[in-house]
Amino acid sequence: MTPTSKIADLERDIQEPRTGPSLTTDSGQKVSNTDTWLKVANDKQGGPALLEDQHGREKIHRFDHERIPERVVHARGAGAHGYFKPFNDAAAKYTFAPVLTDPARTTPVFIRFSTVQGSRGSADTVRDVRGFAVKFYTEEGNWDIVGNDIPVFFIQDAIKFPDFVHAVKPEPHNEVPQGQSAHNNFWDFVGLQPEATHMVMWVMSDRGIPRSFRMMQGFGVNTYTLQNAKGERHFVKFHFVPELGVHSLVWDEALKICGQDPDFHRKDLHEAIDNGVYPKWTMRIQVIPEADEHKFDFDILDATKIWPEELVPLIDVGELVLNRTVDEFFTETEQVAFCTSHIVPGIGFSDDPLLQGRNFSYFDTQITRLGINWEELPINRPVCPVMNNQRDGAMRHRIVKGDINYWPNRKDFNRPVPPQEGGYLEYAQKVEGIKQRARGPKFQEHYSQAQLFYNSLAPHEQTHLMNAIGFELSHCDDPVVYKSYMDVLQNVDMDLAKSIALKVDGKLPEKTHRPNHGRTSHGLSQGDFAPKNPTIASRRIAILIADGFDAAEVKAVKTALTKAKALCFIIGPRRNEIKPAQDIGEKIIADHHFEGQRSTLFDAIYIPSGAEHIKTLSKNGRVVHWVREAFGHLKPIAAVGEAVNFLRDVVRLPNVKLFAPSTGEGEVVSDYGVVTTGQYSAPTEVAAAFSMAKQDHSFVGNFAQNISRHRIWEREQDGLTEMV
Ligand code: HDE
Repeated sequence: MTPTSKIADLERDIQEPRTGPSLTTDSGQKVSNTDTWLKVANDKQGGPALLEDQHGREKIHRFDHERIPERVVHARGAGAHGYFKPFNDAAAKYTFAPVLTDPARTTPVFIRFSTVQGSRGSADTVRDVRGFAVKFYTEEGNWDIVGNDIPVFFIQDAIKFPDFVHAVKPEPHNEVPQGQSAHNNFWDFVGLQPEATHMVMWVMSDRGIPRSFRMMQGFGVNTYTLQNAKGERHFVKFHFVPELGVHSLVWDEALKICGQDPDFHRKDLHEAIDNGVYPKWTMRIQVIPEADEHKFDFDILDATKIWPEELVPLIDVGELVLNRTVDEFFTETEQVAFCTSHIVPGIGFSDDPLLQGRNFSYFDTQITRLGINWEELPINRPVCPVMNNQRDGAMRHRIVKGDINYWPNRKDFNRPVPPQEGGYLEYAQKVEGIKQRARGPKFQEHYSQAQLFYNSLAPHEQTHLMNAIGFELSHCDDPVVYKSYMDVLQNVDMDLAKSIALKVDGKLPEKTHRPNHGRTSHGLSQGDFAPKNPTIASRRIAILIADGFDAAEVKAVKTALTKAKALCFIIGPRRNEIKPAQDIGEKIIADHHFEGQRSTLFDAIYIPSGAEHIKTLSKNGRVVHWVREAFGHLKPIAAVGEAVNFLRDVVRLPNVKLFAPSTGEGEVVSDYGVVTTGQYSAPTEVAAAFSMAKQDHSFVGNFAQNISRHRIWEREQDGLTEMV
């Protein structure tokens, strides 16, 4: 097996496009005309169409049946290929699964990211949970971690899933709303279902609006088990931590991108891979020995609870990398089918009641979506041999030779494999109890970890969470709904409850139902995942220019940023050549014009010097809006020379210190993520490039440091954004 074994396997079915005569019917007959239906016509007029036209009918039949049922949840998604490689054999203490323990192995993977609520055509940047489903094509069979970007779930028991999904999906009477949870039924349900409180806090936090699939954590959520060579069992949770850090959009931006570029996340995934900035995650595990199962004040099989890392440390296991986009969306991303029940020897289930239900649901749903032989589809078939006595059914296409399709048989075909030779052996778990519909006693506590999460957020994250709940509840027009949610919030935090009450109802709650315990935990705030080495790789930087800009400066800045793997885009008045103030011997052609793209689609803005070009930009309201909007969305902005005056006099950034002639020529002023200077000395700057590793006070270095911070939260905290 190699990292590309799955790609080689898919190549068996990949058809290369061909130029020249190649059009045939599905049965292989060459087609001479595909533009006109066979008719009885004469040289004056067309006549009746004939049923006889096999090619015409086939073309329409095939078209009529192109759609398959979309996923009932997670309908909208994007996928990519890659690999997983263990760092070492650290996990061997807990499991004998080579996929996790053998550093010589590289296992091919396919990942599908998704939103949950919306249908296939909904927008990418809605507030929602994101799916993070990983298929490992191991030598021992396919192993699927069907995870999310949030470590807990709304419900504890699978039997509640249809209720939950009905409540969050568009309402039955009018099929509203699309791609959002801001409606009566969702808040009605979660208000009456206190076990959802912890998860609601996560979705209403910045986690609900990620900047990129590549900047999200992934979690297996459910509790699985690992078995080691000694036959010992541990409970386990799976985590994936992104190399680029965990980052989100801001809400206003997310809303606008829904209209400006609904495919923002799927394009972002392709763009990064195409530019060689391969998305990477570290897989980490948390393990609890079987004997310690009951030592915690929460039930470790309850999917509405995390295992705080102070109690159960994280162990680094390996690296997950995506390095190839799909060739065809439907056959790969749409037909890929995950099952929580797909595990390999060394990995097992637990009695987590959500997981037990999921194990039934996924297999069942694939039969509806794809038919009983769905595991034979190219994207789903394992790279290891598959041989059994399961046969026939619609769309079966593997042809199995021979006269035997049962066990036992006289020829010893398809013999079960003993565990010592790699056959799967269920762990011999002792079980006792009374058959009843019940949940364990610790499943009854719902607020402690909701408080833990809220307390662990940075102040700006708490503000965003308050705003998000305020936004959603104000979309609920039934007072019973938003009033009942106030009750839930009084169990989490009084300040939170009061801030929401002021927004949605005006009636302040008088007393808390449950004092906030005040505890915090590491790893819940997004700020806890700052990359080890600051980076601007794959960050989208807009360079705003008009005729008369300083081309030498733009070239130097762009070269330096591109060297650090940022993606620079020239935005000008037209998608054509923009004339510089002085000729540098090469043409600069705008990638987009000002109306063609919006500031929301970029991480930072740079405006170069040039008297003429600034005159033009100053007269263009769209450009002024670009810069104000980027400032309001907390993005770094860099400007040189005349562009600094533009920021001061035309854009009028509030209370930000900018370069002034009195500052001293060549000095760089950096305030609230706005980096300005009088003149940019290109040659030395580019020759030395800039350093991401240490504080670099050069113009580009300073700009890059700010970009690597993702957003400038202080602007918001100090009230600067309220003025733009
Ligand atoms: Fe899913 N879920 N789910 N879910 N889920 C589906 O399977 C289900 C849950 C998740 O990219 C469906 O193939 C039940 C938790 C992802 O193809 C369906 C329960 C988590 C995806 C289904 C849950 C998830 C799905 C719909 C409660 C995070 C998309 C289409 C017991 C750990 C996979 C499909 C992809 C998809 C059932 C809860 C993640 C109907 C019954 C918890 C990422 O089978």
